[in-house]
Amino acid sequence: MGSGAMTNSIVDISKADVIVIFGCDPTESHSIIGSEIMKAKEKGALLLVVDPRRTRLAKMADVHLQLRVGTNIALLNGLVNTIFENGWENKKFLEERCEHADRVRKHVKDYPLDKVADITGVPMDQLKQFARIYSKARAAFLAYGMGVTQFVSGTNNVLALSNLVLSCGHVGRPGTGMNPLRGQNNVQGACDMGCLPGDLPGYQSPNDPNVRAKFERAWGTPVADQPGITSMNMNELALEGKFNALMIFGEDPVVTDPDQNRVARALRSMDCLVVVEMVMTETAKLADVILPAASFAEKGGTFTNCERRVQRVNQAVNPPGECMGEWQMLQALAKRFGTPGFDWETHEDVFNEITEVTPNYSQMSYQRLDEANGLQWPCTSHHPDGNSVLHKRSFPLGKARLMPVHYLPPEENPDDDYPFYLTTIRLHFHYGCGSMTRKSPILERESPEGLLFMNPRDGANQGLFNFAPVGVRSRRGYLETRVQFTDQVPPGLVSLPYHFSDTPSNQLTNDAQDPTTGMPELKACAVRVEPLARDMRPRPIQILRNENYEPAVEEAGADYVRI
Ligand SMILES: Nc1nc2c(c(=O)[nH]1)N[C@H]1C(S)=C(S)[C@@H](COP(=O)(O)OP(=O)(O)OC[C@H]3O[C@@H](n4cnc5c(=O)[nH]c(N)nc54)[C@H](O)[C@@H]3O)O[C@H]1N2
Ligand SMILES: Nc1nc2c(c(=O)[nH]1)N[C@H]1C(S)=C(S)[C@@H](COP(=O)(O)OP(=O)(O)OC[C@H]3O[C@@H](n4cnc5c(=O)[nH]c(N)nc54)[C@H](O)[C@@H]3O)O[C@H]1N2
Ligand SMILES: [Mo]
Repeated sequence: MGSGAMTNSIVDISKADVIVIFGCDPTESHSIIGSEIMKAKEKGALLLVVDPRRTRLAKMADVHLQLRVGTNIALLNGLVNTIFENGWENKKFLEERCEHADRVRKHVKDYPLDKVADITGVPMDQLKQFARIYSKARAAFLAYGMGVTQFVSGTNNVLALSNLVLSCGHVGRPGTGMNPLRGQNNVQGACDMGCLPGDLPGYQSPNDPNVRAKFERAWGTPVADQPGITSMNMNELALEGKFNALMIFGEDPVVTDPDQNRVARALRSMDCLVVVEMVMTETAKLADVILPAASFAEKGGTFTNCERRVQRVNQAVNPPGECMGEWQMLQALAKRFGTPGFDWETHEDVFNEITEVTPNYSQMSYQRLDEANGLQWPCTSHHPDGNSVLHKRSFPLGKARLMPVHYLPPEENPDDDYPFYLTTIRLHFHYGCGSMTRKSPILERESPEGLLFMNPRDGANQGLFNFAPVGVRSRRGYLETRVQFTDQVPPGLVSLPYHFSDTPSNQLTNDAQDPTTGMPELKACAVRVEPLARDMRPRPIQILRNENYEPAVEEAGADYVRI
């Protein structure tokens, strides 16, 4: 479709008669959106969920396709094939607004329902029911998340999903579209501002000399005409001795990137590591220099949320000590490098520069953002008040393209040595690497440790009891925790949250990557579960590694949180 953002707005959930939740768990991860979905369902919308786990929404769903981990493309191609075979496709939309529908129609003939049922483990009648309900919807709101993108086939998963959406013409109307639920509060804004290796702000290409000239004028410095490298590639090159210095703004890759032992080796091998943080993290512990960042409440600026809405962040308190905003650090650094640009006096000056160089933000200003309670991009001279729905009459590339894609299983699959699939998930009560939320005794009370979720049937086969101590091992690492039995995961699949630096699921994960985006395969790897002595306490990773260990919450809090 030519753009990476939600096509719709959050209010659109209430306008849909069919809601599809594909590989995301909004009642845990996007609770406002999750509650909107529950409200819409109560008012009569049909809810379709595609997830290998029985999530809270899956339990409420009209149809839950509980596919095997990593089989999205087989499932989607099967659905598209069923839609074409039954003549349920939107012929007018395909003809007027899309290209290559015929190519895909032919391609998906390789995915008859019996074969798809075999690969995915989903019964044929459920697949057909899903295809019928989705294609006949009046307004279909489809949301997707990390269960689609965090695979070596992530890009192709998204293309397969777009084929489904386009074949039914379910995009470009209120309540109807394809919506990646973006993760962090400002990840949409970070991408919009060119925090992607191949893009300048506004998704403008560094290969275009006009674009480069524009940024060279704004910044007073030459702009690289080559794309940068992804974080996974940085690790690779660092281990080869070809990448020597890194400045990290607010990330904790030792906890949040896959195969943490390798990540730590890569960071240690660099000559210079600078970490800009608010709190001590596992990554900051490896840094040569730590610069103190002001938190969101201590600086001004804007966040762009997942519905493309740019909103003001208003400073509430003064930053402590020498903490400052990242723009001030970048500016100070640029000045020391002798760059003539970057001469903003306030964060509003930064925003004004953004509006000059980023076409989608061109009609925004602090004043207009305040008056409108935020504006949704594209906010251009054609649409000075922003856009709540994308692609109404045309796509950024003119027509949308259907693209044939083949199913490929995950890079690592269970075998005799490592018989379980591990998938990593989020919990409502913790956030990302946990460096912020794990300081809160109340949140720790709700979810104090990184438990391994396992189906009771597998538990019985392994001779385990509920909350038994276990070791979990993959080809890359080992951790200890307790097992919790739950029917949320089917037999053969175990899951671990990734928020716990003492039970770090990224000890185990595989850093195989999607070749297009560099996204690692965080949603599937193979592990073995080893029972520990009944009365043994699982050891935090720091103890296993013989490092000093400080519990996340201080002792007083810990008494209060331990069960
Ligand atoms: N409380 C809380 N909220 C958060 C975050 C947090 O850390 N804590 N993090 C934020 C961030 S950065 C992000 S990116 C978002 C992510 O939000 P989500 O995408 O909802 O997050 P996940 O729990 O990683 O994964 C989503 C689902 O994918 C499913 N899944 C696994 N494999 C497959 C598969 O092969 N096919 C399909 N269809 N599904 C599969 C999993 O079972 C899981 O239910 O959440 C954001 N919100
Ligand atoms: N196994 C597994 N691993 C995963 C995932 C998964 O599903 N499974 N999900 C992946 C995804 S989608 C994401 S987005 C990543 C997230 O991974 P990270 O970005 O590494 O983790 P976060 O906890 O979101 O944020 C990191 C740090 O930002 C700091 N911070 C907060 N506000 C500010 C600020 O204003 N300025 C500065 N300088 N720092 C600040 C916090 O103190 C925190 O330590 O994890 C990825 N890792
Ligand atoms: Mo994310």
